[in-house]
Amino acid sequence: MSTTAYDNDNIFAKILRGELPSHKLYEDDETFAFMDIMPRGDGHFLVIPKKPSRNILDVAPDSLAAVMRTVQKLGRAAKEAFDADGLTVQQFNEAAGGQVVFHLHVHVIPRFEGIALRP
Ligand code: DGP
Repeated sequence: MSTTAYDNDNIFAKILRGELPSHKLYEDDETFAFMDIMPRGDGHFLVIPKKPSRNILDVAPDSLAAVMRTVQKLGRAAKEAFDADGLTVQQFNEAAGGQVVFHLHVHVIPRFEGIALRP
């Protein structure tokens, strides 16, 4: 378990509640997907669970499974739509692990031969 409580006022919680705008790609009962505001590559998007979860350390396994089902579904579609050569799937946990927004999210980034991710 994460030792830090979930913060209901994090940016992605506000996006889920419709209090902040997002470029929505997909939604189902358990997950929500939207474009990353600071894309590290063309087509960079995020998948999050609707259930409040800080990161992979506290998420319920069924919620995590739902997130990964959406990552696979949309990742396949994005690879096809962008005619990409590959796909990077990335996820950060706690500040020391590179996490900045404390609602679990998985980055999905179409990749192209010879093109590095932007910093
Ligand atoms: P990290 O927690 O390190 O995975 O980084 C958070 C990511 O979330 C980063 O790629 C930028 C993105 N992001 C931060 N704020 C917003 C926002 O308000 N809207 C959207 N769509 N993305 C955001």
